[in-house]
Amino acid sequence: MKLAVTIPAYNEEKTIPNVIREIRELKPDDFEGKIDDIKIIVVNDGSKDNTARVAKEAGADIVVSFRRNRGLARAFRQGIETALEIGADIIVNIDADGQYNAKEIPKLVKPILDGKADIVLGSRFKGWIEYMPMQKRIGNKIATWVTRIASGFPTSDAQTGFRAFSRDAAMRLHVLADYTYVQETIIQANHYGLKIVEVPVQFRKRQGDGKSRLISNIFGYAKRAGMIILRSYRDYNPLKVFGIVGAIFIIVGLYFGWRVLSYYYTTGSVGSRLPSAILATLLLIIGVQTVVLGLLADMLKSQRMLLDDVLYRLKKLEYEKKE
Ligand SMILES: Nc1nc2c(ncn2[C@@H]2O[C@H](COP(=O)(O)OP(=O)(O)OP(=O)(O)O)[C@@H](O)[C@H]2O)c(=O)[nH]1
Ligand SMILES: [Mg+2]
Repeated sequence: MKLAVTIPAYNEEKTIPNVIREIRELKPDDFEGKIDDIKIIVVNDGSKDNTARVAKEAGADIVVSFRRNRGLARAFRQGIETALEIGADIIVNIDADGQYNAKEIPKLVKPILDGKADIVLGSRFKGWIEYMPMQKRIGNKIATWVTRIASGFPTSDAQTGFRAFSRDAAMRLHVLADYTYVQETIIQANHYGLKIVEVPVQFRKRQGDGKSRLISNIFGYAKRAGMIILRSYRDYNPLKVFGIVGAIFIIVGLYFGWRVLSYYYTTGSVGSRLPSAILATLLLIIGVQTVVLGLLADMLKSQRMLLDDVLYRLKKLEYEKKE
């Protein structure tokens, strides 16, 4: 079996050689002899430093370089595609900053080798965290909680960058975002009935200059990740989302409408309740429109499901040929 390790990297020349070296130290015995080939794929996302060169020198098998910075999710998707192209049976994603310990890759891969999982998440919160600033800890907890609700999967660490995917799971996921892939993949995976398992992992302090490449501002991250989560949730549950919003408008509209009507029945005129009458009409129209929008969106969801299935089958055909 072939294992591909994908490393998305943006300006990580100081830390990536060590990550690659740690992966190179893994032996087939570490995988109970079930893995005989390990390929390292680095996706250099338009780095301004020498990430590509040092990665190659350190022993990366493939370095894919984007000419300009296109975002972590795009780089992740590229890593998966390249791994599928070279015929990987299992794909592990690890960050380039050395925070995850590559020695734990066998542990991450085991549930897939044993046929017990399609996707394995390395959970830092179930494992050991050397250093995580308080605001990131809180941010992680909140984003994890939101992802739990949106995906229906009780993850303990939705933001982990240390993950393993079976070949089939990798073909099932179609990441749409460009900024981050972490929450969207969990939402999609659970939606498609893929089996997700979590294993505890170590999380070390960031090496090199210590500065996050992805998160310059925690609020900016929350906004962008929040939008991605909301969007995936809406795409998979349009009736629920639009239905709830529409229902709120309708209920408030009915309340004002009822007040106007009861006034009208007792006094015989709408009189001073005219503004309420207009408001009620508006709210009811908006509410009904929103529900209708939900019905339309639900039809789009059916299309999306079909497209997803077509894409999955297409990927299967496309990548099978090259094996
Ligand atoms: N392709 C790509 N990768 C990125 C980008 N930003 C960050 N990365 C990589 O994504 C991984 C995670 O980014 P980090 O900056 O470590 O984010 P983090 O681990 O959530 O934050 P820290 O705890 O501060 O390290 C690293 O391997 C980065 O090199 C980007 O714009 N494009
Ligand atoms: Mg990091």
